Amino acid sequence: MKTPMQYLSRFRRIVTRPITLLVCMAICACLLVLAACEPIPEPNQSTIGNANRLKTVLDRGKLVCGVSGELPGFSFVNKEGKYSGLDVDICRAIAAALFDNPEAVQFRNLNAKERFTALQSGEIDVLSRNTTWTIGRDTASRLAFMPIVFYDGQGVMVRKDSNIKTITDLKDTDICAQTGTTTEQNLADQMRKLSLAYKPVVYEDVNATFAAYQSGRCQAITADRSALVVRQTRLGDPENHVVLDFVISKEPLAPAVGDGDSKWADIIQWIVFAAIEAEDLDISKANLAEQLKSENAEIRRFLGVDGSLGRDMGVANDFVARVVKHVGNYAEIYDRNLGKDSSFKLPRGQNQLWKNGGLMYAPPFR
Ligand SMILES: N[C@@H](CCC(=O)N[C@@H](CS)C(=O)NCC(=O)O)C(=O)O
Repeated sequence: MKTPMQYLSRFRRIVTRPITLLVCMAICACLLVLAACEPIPEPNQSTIGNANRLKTVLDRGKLVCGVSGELPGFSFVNKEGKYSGLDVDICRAIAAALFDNPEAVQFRNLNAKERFTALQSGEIDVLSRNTTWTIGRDTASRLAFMPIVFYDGQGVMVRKDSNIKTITDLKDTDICAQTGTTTEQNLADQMRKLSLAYKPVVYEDVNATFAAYQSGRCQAITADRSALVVRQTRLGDPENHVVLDFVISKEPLAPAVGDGDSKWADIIQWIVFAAIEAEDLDISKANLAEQLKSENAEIRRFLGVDGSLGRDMGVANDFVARVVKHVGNYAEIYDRNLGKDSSFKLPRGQNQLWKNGGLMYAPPFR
């Protein structure tokens, strides 16, 4: 009969034998290889539904575009049912490029919570709805984000007579926000980081959120700063409210399409870039006819006079010219909806072109 000490020393001898060590290393290597070969998850329904979106859209004869419809300057539908805004114009630019008709769009109003399911289920072709590009939405939610159309940040609005000036003044207040947004999560992170207690008061509907703030249900409201600025104008007494100076997050707003259809994603991506590049090349609605006669090789290629940039992508070769003709370049889109030609007069700020100190930049059209 062996003692426990004898068993232990025999075990030690076995594991320190060179052959045993080699076998162990081989097993570990195999396990590592197997882990690396973990199967890629099957595409879900959304990916399958979006497999040939271009054909679906062309056969239908119009684009189905998901917007908010409740956010002046971005997407707003008036009493006559007419849509306007920067997000709306992105949809119109896509319709212009595909159909030479900016009106070939059917808009679908979606609140923050509904928007991603509408895209994943294939109910809409593109989502153009003040949506922040995040890694979770891009990967776990299986969307494909397009170029950023508005660089935003999250802010806070309060009554001017509230004595709230900084983020720390928000301690022990009730703060209104909309559910299904990055807003709700950023606020929680920020307040936790600063160890500030507060009570979130959340609503699914944007009108309910702002109505609650207006009625005094909460002392502050938080949202994208652009949203606060435009919705402030719709409060009963806009002059009594102020959007505070601090920014608590990055909110790069971009259109999105369903994952898994790179051809469709390319088309939407380059239509957005076309509006930005048109501004960069000083091509506008007003001078398009002139620019189409240009001798400049870059401009001729960009507008589809020469070369095959559009055709190679599966759309009309003059898709860029169609966008500019019907919707204008990025500056024209911005100015009429949010900037100097709108009632909001939002400065371009980070939404200037790269060469003017901003972040708007299109890769080469060549
Ligand atoms: N950019 C943020 C916030 C977007 C958002 O939904 N903001 C609200 C607050 S103003 C909104 O636009 N609501 C309009 C609606 O529900 O129709 C996100 O993508 O989560």
